[in-house]
Amino acid sequence: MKTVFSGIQPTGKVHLGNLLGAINNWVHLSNEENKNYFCVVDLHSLTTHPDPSLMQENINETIKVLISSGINQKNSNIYIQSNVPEHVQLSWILSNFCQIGELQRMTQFKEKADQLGSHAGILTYPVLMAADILIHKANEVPVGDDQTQHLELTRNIVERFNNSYGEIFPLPERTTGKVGARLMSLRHPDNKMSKSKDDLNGTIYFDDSKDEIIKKFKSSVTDSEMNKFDMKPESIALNDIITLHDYSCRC
Ligand code: ATP
Ligand code: LTN
Repeated sequence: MKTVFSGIQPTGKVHLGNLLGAINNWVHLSNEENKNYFCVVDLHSLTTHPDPSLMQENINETIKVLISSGINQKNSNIYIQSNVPEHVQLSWILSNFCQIGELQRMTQFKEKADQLGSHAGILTYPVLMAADILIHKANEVPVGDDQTQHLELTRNIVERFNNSYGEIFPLPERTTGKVGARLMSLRHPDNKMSKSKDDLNGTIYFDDSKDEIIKKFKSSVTDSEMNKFDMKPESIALNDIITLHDYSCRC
């Protein structure tokens, strides 16, 4: 039996990118014979210095979305990261198997350090992520495209740890959905759709009404030359919309 682990940050309202890139796949995996752990990673969200008065509400909302998404709870544990202190304990142990230079090379570190200033939490975030996965000895990690580099780092940590101490951890594999592994903002097509960015019109939220969704798609920035094979952000956005339309017709 496979063990599956994945996480979502309680940083705001769940959006279509989260659903297509990650949660749809969680639902699918929860209906197979796996042992599943789906975690609201509140400790990770501390890296962006959240407002304490919003934290509990965001955690509750995220859990509600996960429960209502259709995850089969018979073989899935949905839980809050900070309730299990062993995540942080393992993170400390694993940090001794990771180079500072590797962490500095992470794309997300560079982006977030530019926005938030480079504090140690943003730098060591991927080690905590490795601990989340390895504490369960997970084999499979369903995530969006933006997590590829972090998963590669986890695999490097596993190889180094196992070389020193024997075959303790399995090498986790990243999996992603067929559609929407990196859904871009409808308004700023060079940025991915995101919970924590102030981009209301570029983001389709889980609880948007049908009318709001239609309005957002109609006003999205796309390539007027209709060249869906171009690599310009506007063309990628157009390609995203065509793919989503195609996908929704098949659902
Ligand atoms: P934040 O804006 O706070 O970074 P986020 O929207 O990027 O939040 P996360 O909680 O970091 O969401 O990620 C939860 C899961 O959703 C991850 O597996 C991530 O890869 C996936 N995901 C996030 N954004 C997108 C997107 N635009 N397209 C596809 N998958 C996404
Ligand atoms: N880093 C991820 C969230 C996350 C995660 C994890 C995903 C934290 N720990 C473990 C998969 C496995 C993000 O920012 N989306």
